[in-house]
Amino acid sequence: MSDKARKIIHVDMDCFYAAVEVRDNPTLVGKPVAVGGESDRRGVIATCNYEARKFGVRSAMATATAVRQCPQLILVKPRFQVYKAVSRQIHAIFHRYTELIEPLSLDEAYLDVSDCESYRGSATLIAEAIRREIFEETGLTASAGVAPNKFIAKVASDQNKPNGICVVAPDDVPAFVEALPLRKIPGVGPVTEQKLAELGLKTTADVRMQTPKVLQKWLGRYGDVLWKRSFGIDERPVETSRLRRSVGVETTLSEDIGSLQQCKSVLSDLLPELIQRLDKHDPKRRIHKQGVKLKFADFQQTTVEQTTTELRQSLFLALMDKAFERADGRKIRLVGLNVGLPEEEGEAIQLQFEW
Ligand code: DCP
Ligand code: MG
Repeated sequence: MSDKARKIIHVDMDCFYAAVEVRDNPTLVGKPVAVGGESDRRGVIATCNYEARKFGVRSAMATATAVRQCPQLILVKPRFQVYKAVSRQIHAIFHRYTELIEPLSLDEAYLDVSDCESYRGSATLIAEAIRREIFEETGLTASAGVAPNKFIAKVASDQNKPNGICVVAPDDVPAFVEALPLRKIPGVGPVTEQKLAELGLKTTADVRMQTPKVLQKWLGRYGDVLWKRSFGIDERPVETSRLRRSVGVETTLSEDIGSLQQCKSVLSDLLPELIQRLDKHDPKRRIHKQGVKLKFADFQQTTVEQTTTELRQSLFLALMDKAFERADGRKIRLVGLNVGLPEEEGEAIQLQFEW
């Protein structure tokens, strides 16, 4: 589906754990509050409210540092069961509008409302209704981004935080990315930002002037992603646990390769990343299929799969032999590995959350 046809909402609760704590203890209203471990036990801050952020307190900061920056900071222990219960409430609200929900964490999700008929299909009005219902039913505020794809929606939801909404219509995407600091693109952390700056890339316009191949040389596989994002492009679908039937990694090579040996060496490079992603999804590594994908220089592609319940490198290598035979003299421009996930719906839902 083209981006123009899609309507994606990214919903993100405002200073989530801290907001829940202030809601449940009104004496905290207006005061700087952080949720986290105690400073004498080398604890860290999970999050803090906006009053505390004025003092420079941040998520993942050592509690000791936070208290130094803001001596009047009120530290509260986390109550995960309460946060999970609120998360279920907001998901029940999402489900009134669409089944296409991709949870990212307890307080954050993508919704694909392209086919939603409420509010005559206006994604903006749907997002406003969701924020209103969340506030009425939980007493907490959420921010939302509305856009033609996940990347823009996510960045947009941050734009008018807290308790804000930002709508980026398809025609506004070019101007939105034009003004976007690279640091705001998911995946560009301080290290990548520094690296890009050293290469003379400071804005999305600078990135757009490069070729994906050059960016790949500098940044590896992320180079391709960054290039797309700099144009406002993100083709990833909203993946519900129902739809998430596989986990895969692939790489477009900076130069086409021609030997089976080279393909196998790329396979070995990709495997740790696949395992890492699978472990994130399901530490028990339950799978029902392994597959290898090759894309040839003429852009035709082939996939070879085999059912299995145990992830094995030797099987990937055997599948690669078969896939490579189909090259028939053509060079290879992309190598991918994937695993099919078992179909137990209930388990799949649990895996998405760290509940
Ligand atoms: N969290 C955590 N450790 C981190 C980051 C976050 O434990 N390093 C927890 C606490 C947050 C929750 O996850 O409340 C949601 O994370 P967000 O990044 O969405 O941050 P907040 O919701 O707290 O704040 P914001 O208003 O910026 O979204
Ligand atoms: Mg949040």
